[in-house]
Amino acid sequence: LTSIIPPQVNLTDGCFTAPDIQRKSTTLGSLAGIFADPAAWRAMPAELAVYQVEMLPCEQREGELFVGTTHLQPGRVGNEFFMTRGHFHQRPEQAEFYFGLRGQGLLLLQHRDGACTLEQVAPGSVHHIPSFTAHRLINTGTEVLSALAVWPTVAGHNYDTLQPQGFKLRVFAEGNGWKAEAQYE
Ligand code: M6P
Ligand code: ZN
Repeated sequence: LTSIIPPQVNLTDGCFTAPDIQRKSTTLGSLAGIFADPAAWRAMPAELAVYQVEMLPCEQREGELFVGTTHLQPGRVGNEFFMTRGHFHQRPEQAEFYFGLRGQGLLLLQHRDGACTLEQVAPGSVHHIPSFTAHRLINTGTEVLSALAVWPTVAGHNYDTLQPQGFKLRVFAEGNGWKAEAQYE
């Protein structure tokens, strides 16, 4: 009997070593309408990479799981911290886990009833994203925020449900920390 070398993930930064790893970069220019201050967004370089996702390929059938890491750069648009687009799942009942590995930030959860919660993301933090809950990572720190994610391959992404108003809560820099502001009722 022989043994195989599985893919490796560095748990201090979330970087994978695997021959077939898939990577996707999200630029500031592709995040139109996401940040609160459109003038500040327009004044910044469109080609700037805000976050990168790396994930292992997997067959997208019922019961299977994806694993991947989101690396979110530190930065702001105006006073608002860099963040991921955020999404509900296409199959909204499908849940997900996030694990903080590097950096400091927040996981914004928007529940089915519209209520929002913020969870502190830091190395070692474990985040259960329940069914019917939109989720977004926010980098409130000065280094890259990396979080490992595990989610059902059938979950899919639904970015439309949050439009046109977006998440109810935004997080802005205040002094050396942050403040959250409700955007609408
Ligand atoms: C995590 C997972 C992915 C997601 C990615 C980026 O890695 O939740 O499914 O695509 O974050 O988030 P978004 O799709 O909101 O840009
Ligand atoms: Zn998700």
